[in-house]
Amino acid sequence: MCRIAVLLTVLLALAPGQNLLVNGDFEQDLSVGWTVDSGGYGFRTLDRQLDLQPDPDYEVRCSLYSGSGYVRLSQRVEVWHPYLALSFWAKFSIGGGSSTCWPVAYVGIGYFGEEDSLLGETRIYYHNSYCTWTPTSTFSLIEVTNPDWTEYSIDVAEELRTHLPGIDPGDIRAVRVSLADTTAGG
Ligand SMILES: [Ca+2]
Repeated sequence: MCRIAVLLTVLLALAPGQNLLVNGDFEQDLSVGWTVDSGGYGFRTLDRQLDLQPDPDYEVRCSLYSGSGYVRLSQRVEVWHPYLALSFWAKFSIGGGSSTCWPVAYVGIGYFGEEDSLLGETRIYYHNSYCTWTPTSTFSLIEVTNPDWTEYSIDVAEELRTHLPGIDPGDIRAVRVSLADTTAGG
């Protein structure tokens, strides 16, 4: 059995002082600004609630339970330079898993070039010992060790310079911020 849940609070911001995301605080319906997609099977939940975290505002929940596949909430933003800051509040949880069916929950930053080509991705991920993902020059993994509500901040230019030498920052034309649950890398 695989169980995964990700909860995300109100703050998803690209660029200090200027939120490039539409509906980044989830105060509007998720159809505003966000895209939901999924594959495989299982009980999926992707919704927004007021009481997932005790503040008076909405949070969003992404959950895959007892299934195999993925469910993802994402938003693509066109950018012309990598000098971006991504920050968000998140709470992760996973349960169960085996060597053939393992759960991962993550927040991802995908980097896109001309003609929508995927250049690489950073994933801030929460996983168990069965996860087989390994970093490459275009795939960066930042491990979450605290499952409680935590604020995460990523300096995108620094992330590219430090962990993604296979991506030329000058080639980036868009980024995709995603919140996802997946099983066995699906
Ligand atoms: Ca709340």
